[in-house]
Amino acid sequence: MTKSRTLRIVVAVAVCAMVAGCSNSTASSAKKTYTMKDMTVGFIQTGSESGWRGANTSSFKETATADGITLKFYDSQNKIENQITAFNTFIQDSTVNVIVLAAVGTTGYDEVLKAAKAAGKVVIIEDRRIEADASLYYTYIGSDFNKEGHKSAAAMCDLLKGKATANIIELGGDQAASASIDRHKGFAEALPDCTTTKMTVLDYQNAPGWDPVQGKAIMEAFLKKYPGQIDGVFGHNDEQAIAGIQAAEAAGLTAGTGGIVFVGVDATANGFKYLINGKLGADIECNPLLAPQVYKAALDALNGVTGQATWTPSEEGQFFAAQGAAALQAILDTRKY
Ligand code: GYE
Repeated sequence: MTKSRTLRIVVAVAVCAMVAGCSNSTASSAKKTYTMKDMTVGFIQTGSESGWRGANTSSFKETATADGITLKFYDSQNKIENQITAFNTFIQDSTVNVIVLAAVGTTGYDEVLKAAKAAGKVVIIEDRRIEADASLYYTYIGSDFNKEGHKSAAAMCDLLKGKATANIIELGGDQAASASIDRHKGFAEALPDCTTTKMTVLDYQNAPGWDPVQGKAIMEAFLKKYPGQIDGVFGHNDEQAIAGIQAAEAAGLTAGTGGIVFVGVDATANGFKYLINGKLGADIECNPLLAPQVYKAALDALNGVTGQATWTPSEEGQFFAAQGAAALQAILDTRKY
């Protein structure tokens, strides 16, 4: 075999090797496109403190099943320390590529967020805002609680129309939760906007862990402390508002028209029940069905999508007893929670 023929064969083999090499490297370095089925999500939920929370949990479980996502669900029993433990567990878990946090509190997450980022985990904050640098998580998807506070004040103003002055009691959720902190702030900010009634918050107390039993006890104490002086009650969620109604009725007072007016937040099925019977005057919606948005954002993150909004506020409405039982029932029949 002549030298030149050998040389040609050697060159041909070399070229083939290079092409193969390139295709392999491009094949291997070709960026993986993730699908929902590639996602293993460690979901750190606050607990199971309310109807809203139950609907939020179902949204994540049902959507994960529908989309073929592997979901590792953790119930934090409304304790921040449990959330930190769960975070570290999911950071150590090599199968987990996405961590979703519904925060019990607003602070104390920086270290685990930094560790998750260093471990290459995608982190999405859902439901509750936290005090942490936005560079430590991909995005936050949740409600504008401050705006819900404003809407609650406007609803209270509407319900108390005809009274020159009115005394309000506020039954708060857990004091560490951004939902309660911001609703309280928004309510206080908007009260002076009421031009028909001068509203004064007589007193305000938080129910630890959003516990309605404690909410009822707080209302019972306020009824004793301010006999005959309470015109309106703002409950930071449906359970707190309903606890207030139950305490008032147990004290022989009327809840609703002609008695103490009540405003709640969430607009769960239980809230609607009290709108329909007229004891709850207004219910400000807070959307718990956040999973589809959260999983979509997580997939975007895995696929390297950048330029995402740091916060995506949820679309929400409000409902009034004045809409009438039939109309409210028709709306309720269309709702998932
Ligand atoms: O209003 C309440 C739940 O974070 C929006 O938490 C959520 C709140 C909701 O306990 O019912």
